[in-house]
Amino acid sequence: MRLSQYFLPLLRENPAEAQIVSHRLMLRAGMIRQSSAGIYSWLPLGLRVLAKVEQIVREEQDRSGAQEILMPTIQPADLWRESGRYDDYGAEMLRIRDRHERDMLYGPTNEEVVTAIVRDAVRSYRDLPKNLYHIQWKFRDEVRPRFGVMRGREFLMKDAYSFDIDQAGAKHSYNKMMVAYLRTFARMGLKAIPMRADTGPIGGDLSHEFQILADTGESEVYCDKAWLDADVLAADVDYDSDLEPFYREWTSRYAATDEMHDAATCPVPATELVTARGIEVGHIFYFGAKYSKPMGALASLADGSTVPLEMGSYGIGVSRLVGALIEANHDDSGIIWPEAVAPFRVGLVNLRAGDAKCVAAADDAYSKLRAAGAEVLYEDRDDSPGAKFATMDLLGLPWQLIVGPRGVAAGTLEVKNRRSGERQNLPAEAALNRLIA
Ligand code: P5A
Repeated sequence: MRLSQYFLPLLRENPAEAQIVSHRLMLRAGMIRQSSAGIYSWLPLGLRVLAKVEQIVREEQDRSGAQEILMPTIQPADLWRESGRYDDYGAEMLRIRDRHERDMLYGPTNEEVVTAIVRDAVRSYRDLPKNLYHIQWKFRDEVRPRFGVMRGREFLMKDAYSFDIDQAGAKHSYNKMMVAYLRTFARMGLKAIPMRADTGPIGGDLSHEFQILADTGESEVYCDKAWLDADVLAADVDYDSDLEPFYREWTSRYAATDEMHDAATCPVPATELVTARGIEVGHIFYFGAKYSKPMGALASLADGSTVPLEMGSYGIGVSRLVGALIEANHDDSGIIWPEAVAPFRVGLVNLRAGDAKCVAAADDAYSKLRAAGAEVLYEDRDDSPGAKFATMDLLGLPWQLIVGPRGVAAGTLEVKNRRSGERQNLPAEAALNRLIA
């Protein structure tokens, strides 16, 4: 993509309304614009990152055996009356009335809708287990939307729902999601710690939040010091094997959110305990028959008797992750994207837009990189070198490829790694090969 043609409205100044670095940088780098409080438009650069995050989440859900569906954003209130949550959910729910005076709502979560689908389709234990997920916008009328996409009112969530015939099956489904979540966040280069958590309006009595430690996090969290040095999971796990040992391993080290932490009963001595702030990027729940029983989602056993389905639900804050990734990956000059979620892999900078030789060399590099499948953002505009470097550092693409008159005369290009700052002059072909993944 040529910057001269790209829709990338950059801000030179720090926007006054942004209190945390990810919000500031997302606005300055032209990734998002606010539409109303807690509601954002995603501009081309931001949308590319959102799509990459979404795709990693999707691949790991699919790998675990979950199946993608797409449920609506607008839901009928009657389903929530069946589960008993319509009145309980309170002011966070955006309630809507259609032209026939029917009560509708903009979904804050989808337990009811998915339970209705499954109750009409599943009859017997032979149809189970199933795990259905979608990646869909949610609306929660938060009292204090803030920090940009971190606490929005409209936000993108991946939500999965598992259905099993018994508790043992449901626990296996829960364990699978725990593996999938560890893998998902590890692939993005994030260390997300599973912590015992409160279940809130979703319900049930077993739940874990996945928290990324960051000073700007909204939650207060407590964990064993050993977590600070622990490696996040990147290993392959056989989803059909017994995952209980795995679950025990990943939950044995103490980690709990504020609501669950009790200094009096905490097994970790104060000297070994870390108190920190965390960003909740995921939350998994096991709640048994909380929805299936009142909503009549039943399946028959081999002996002909029927039981309510055992359920769990599993959320990832897809749009929040974009902010969290920036909180974990930035410096004073701007964003530093991990390769896996970078909007483009390479920022190609032509330092002299008015110099025919530089233009020819940069155009050549651009077409060769693209032909090799590399995603390139090409700074082809007429601007000062200083401004171009500042823009590239702000956007945070993993690699910069710099074309300047001296290098062109010598047949070399400069390769800069955004994270390490390391620069290297290489013969043009070697430079290009270096950037082709
Ligand atoms: C699990 C999936 C649920 O809603 N039902 C379906 C369950 N869980 S949750 O913890 O309430 O939300 C899941 C994840 O969504 C993100 N999230 C948000 N992101 C941005 N802005 C918000 N206002 C917001 N609220 C929740 C979090 O990452 C959370 O873990």
